Amino acid sequence: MPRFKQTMFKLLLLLGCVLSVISLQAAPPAAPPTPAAAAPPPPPCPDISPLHVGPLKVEFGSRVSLDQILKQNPNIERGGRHRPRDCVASQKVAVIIPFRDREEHLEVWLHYLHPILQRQQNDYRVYVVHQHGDGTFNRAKLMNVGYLEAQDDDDYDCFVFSDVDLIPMDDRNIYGCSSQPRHLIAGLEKWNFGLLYHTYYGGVIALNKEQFLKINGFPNNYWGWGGEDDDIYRRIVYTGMSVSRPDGKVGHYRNIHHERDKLNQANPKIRELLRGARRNMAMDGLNHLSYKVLRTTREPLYTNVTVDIGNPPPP
Ligand code: UD2
Ligand code: MN
Repeated sequence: MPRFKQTMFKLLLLLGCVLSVISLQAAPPAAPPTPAAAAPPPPPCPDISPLHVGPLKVEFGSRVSLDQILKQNPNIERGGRHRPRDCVASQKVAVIIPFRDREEHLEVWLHYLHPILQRQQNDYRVYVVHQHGDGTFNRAKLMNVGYLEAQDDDDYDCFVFSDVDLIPMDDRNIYGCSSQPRHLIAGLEKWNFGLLYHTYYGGVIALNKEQFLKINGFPNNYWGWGGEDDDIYRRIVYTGMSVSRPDGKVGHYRNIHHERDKLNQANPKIRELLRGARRNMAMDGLNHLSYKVLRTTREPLYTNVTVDIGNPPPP
């Protein structure tokens, strides 16, 4: 090799060595293995669910077993809980059913309502508040118990109280709360899809926490059938609130036909109690509520709260 070429070769060799040392030193430390990127939180659910189908065919002909309902609703968690997977609902709802000895009706209710509530993208849990024993039934007191027990269980914004035998005929009738206490029934089958009177507030109602506290909850002293719904309506008016309802057919309901239950005969004191409704509101409600929960169980399709609510005062 000529001398000049030899020198150039040595220089290039040297340069190569220097560069590779520099590049070795400058090489960034091996990157730590990247953990799977955390999924971004789901967006808020849309104001109107894209899953609604609108008017529904509601029929009470054939019985559906709890097993079948469970198979048809694989996304319901034990205890009757569901929340939408892809979005965050604006309210967390406790659906509360006063109950005793109406298993057949409960099956129908669960069969229809779980699919409806899921299509509403509702974040909810169903509580069946079961009156223990064979004393006189007390619907409003059971609903108060449902409120407190649900509150203890989870952080709910909204409470929907429903009879076990009422099924909405349109899934756009939202089981949620509004700026005023809500009456979800605009027309009932047994009254030709009307209401008995304009101020009627029975069947299915929804109040948020603030509205419920404002009226001191519901009265505890209506034992037997009737009157408690009118008392609750009065509480709403006395505290300066009003009732809102869904429009027209969206608020239509079918009712399961039944006889009056033996232990829920018409309350003979309705008139007298309603006369004292304003006075009693502050004393009789959430602030004077005694009961004993005997059992709370997470059933596959609902949470059961069995409660001893005591007996009516002696006449
Ligand atoms: C009406 C009202 C109801 C309530 C009741 C008077 C409608 C649509 N509903 O219903 O909201 O004001 O009069 O108290 O008008 N229950 C049991 N076991 C019993 C008794 C009652 O589970 O032994 C529960 C059940 O959830 C039932 C609800 O209480 O749906 C109301 O009782 P009801 O169905 O006998 O009274 P009803 O249909 O006249
Ligand atoms: Mn009924």
